[in-house]
Amino acid sequence: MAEEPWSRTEFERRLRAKEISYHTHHPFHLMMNEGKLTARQIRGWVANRFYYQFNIPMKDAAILSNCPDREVRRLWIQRILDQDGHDDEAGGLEAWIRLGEACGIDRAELTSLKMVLPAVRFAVDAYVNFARTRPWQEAVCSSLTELFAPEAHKDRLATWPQHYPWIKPEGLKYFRSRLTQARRDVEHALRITLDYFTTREMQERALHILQFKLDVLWALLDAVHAAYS
Ligand code: AHQ
Repeated sequence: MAEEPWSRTEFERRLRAKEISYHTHHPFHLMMNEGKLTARQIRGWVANRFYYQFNIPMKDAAILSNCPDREVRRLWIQRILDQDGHDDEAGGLEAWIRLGEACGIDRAELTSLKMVLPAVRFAVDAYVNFARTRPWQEAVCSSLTELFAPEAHKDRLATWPQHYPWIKPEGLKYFRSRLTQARRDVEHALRITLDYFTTREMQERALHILQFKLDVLWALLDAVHAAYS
């Protein structure tokens, strides 16, 4: 006998309850917020997280390429524009490169991806391949880690200036831009997820998908923590 699906409210509550596995609770991130990271560790994090950022537009393009729904694509495409830039907007990838420069990593070094650790590549590539090969609604569901991202960006904006005064303030522009963009993006992704995963079995699958993406982010920090401690 198939179990009853959770109500929409209960399903959302369970998705949000996965915040306890979010990478802001990782020892490396806790050290970051407490001002305990060295300049070398910050630079290692920025250079490795660039590989994640660099892949986001391709991940989102993979979702678009799998999605036959024009209404969804009309909204989802904004994510690529936000990262790659458009008109006179330089975009998120450029802002992350400037974060690197503000931390003392030159543009050529960061964009060469030479600083990217093998396990970071594996984790990020697993995320992109998931988006390329799974139904687009599953890839949308995996982006829901961003439910928890605004807190992460707020923490950095609140703590970096005092803990890491050597980082030029203009480098923090990216975190500021995500406060609104992440909230808008994740509202759309949550609506799609709550609408699509309707049986109890699918809802359980959605929780596993979210856990997979939480593990991608956690594994990225495991690699940076091990390499730079
Ligand atoms: O800067 C981030 C970003 O653009 C995205 C897109 C989204 C996705 O599609 O998976 N996730 C995400 C995230 C960004 N920043 C991370 C951070 O901690 O700075 C958080 C990350 C996420 O929560 O997935």
